[in-house]
Amino acid sequence: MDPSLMLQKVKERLPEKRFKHVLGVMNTAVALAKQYGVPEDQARIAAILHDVAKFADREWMRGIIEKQKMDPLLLDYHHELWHAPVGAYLASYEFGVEDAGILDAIRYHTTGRAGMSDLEKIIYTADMIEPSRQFPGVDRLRAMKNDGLDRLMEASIRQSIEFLASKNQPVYPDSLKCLEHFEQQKG
Ligand code: DGI
Ligand code: FE
Ligand code: FE
Ligand code: FE
Repeated sequence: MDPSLMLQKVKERLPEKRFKHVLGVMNTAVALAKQYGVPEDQARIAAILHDVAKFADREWMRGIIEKQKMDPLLLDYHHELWHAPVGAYLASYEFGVEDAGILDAIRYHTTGRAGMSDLEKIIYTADMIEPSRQFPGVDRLRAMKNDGLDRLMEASIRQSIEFLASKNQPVYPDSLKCLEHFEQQKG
């Protein structure tokens, strides 16, 4: 499917503010892809589709997670996490995306994971720093965009984990393993 048609279909599924976020992630992700030598087309498609399941019905998503044999641990954590793997499912089955790298970037855009690809890091971090995002600390992350994808990703996952911890929200194990991975890399 042509990216502009994907964008049009995504627009129909999302409220205006969320669609604006998607456009921001797309522009930010394409810029990071150019900067870090990742294929632009992959970044564009992953960004357009990353939140496609954000407003999907919760019980429908539960059913998809069960039927598609996704990690059942997801169901023990906050339902906000579900739109990422279910989004990868929709990207594949409804939008015909076959590129496993794009599907993984969508699948892990909320939690991160250990051993992320550059495309996964780009989608995760573009999601956090796109221009319409506002949270304390976002400008510090934006200022790190030229510091290398690993530093940007490490600071971003650390920010997310600290934010969840400050609200006493349980952190999904993939996120903790993601941060540990970067800390071990530095030795
Ligand atoms: O979909 P977006 O709002 O663009 O951003 P996202 O997919 O990165 O995150 C969606 C929400 O998921 C966000 O409000 C924080 C929450 N979240 C991310 N990781 C975890 C989490 N919630 C819990 N409880 N545990 C996590 O590990
Ligand atoms: Fe999301
Ligand atoms: Fe995110
Ligand atoms: Fe998002």
